[in-house]
Amino acid sequence: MIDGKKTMLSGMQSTGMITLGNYLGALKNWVTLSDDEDINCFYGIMDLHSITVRQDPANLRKSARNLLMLYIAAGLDPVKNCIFYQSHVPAHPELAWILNCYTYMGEMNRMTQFKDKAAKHSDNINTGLFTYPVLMAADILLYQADLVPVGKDQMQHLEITRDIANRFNGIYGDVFTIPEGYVGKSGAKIMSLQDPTKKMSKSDENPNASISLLDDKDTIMRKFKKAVTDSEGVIAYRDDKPGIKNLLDIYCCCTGKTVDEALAEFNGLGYGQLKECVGEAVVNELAPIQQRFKELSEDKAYVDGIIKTNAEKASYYANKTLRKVKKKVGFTELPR
Ligand code: ATP
Ligand code: LTN
Repeated sequence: MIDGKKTMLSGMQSTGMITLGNYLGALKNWVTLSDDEDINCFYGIMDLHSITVRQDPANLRKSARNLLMLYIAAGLDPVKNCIFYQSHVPAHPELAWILNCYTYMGEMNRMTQFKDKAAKHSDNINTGLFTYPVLMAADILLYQADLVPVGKDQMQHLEITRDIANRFNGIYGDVFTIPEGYVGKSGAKIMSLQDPTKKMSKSDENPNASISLLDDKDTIMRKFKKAVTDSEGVIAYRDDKPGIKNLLDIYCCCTGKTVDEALAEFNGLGYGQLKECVGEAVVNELAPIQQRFKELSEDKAYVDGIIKTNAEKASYYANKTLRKVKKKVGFTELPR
């Protein structure tokens, strides 16, 4: 709680260009939630998390700025919401260190994202990757967040955050708010266009597997045309037809229609026509975001101003919690 209002916090790693999956599963829900006047919202550009996988410095800098501009272009008001870079608030790694000492190896060992990423980057299984969820816990707990909207894949990290917070509170009293995860009703898991049994991911090596938020119209239409479906030829929303189900999910998220409405609309049509309609729905959804992104890219001073103001705002709240934690743990305050 901040000033009697509920607090919401979320974020994404600034690694490459975000996808339609990130947008429909996370960002679009954030925009809806941030319209609520009774919630204070914090959105992080989680660049410290990004370096758990090796990054090219220039690309990391560019990805982080693009991500910030996409948050705003998608509809997050940077005055009403605090949009900040994680690396601009040193309280994050500081609290993460402290929480590391209240987290068990066995807990981290169970994390499926760690197992997946370790398998994918077997040449660089670093300890940052291993303790990634502890830094995420610090992100959330520093702002005393009540609500954390994420895609389904992040729920395990949220559970561990709650466990760490409860453990800490159990020892030291009510220091942290226990956060609730929130998975949006739609778009919780958008699948790869090339393998609809896998989630759409920005780090997928096959460019046809995902739609980038800045893909142009022709690219989007081409990728949907190539989307993997099945050989049945009937448009139905079923688990044994993951490709078609995914296309319908994407269509419904972009148009606001229900699955039944979509099925009625596509009744009797072929897969080719379905793909074209889904492609068009995505193009229409992304066009205003891309336009706003272009305008922001041309206004360096405005974007710089937002980065600075919001870093100060985030630091103010984060430091308040960190001071309390340090006191509870028993660190000595710097004499005045
Ligand atoms: P990477 O491929 O680099 O691991 P990612 O594309 O999985 O990245 P993250 O940065 O891990 O994306 O996630 C950002 C947010 O987007 C999270 O809230 C996550 O749950 C959500 N998200 C990611 N992929 C999808 C998806 N395919 N469908 C729905 N939500 C998603
Ligand atoms: N691990 C998250 C990104 C993330 C995050 C957070 C999400 C880092 N810190 C705090 C919510 C709250 C992911 O989406 N991969």
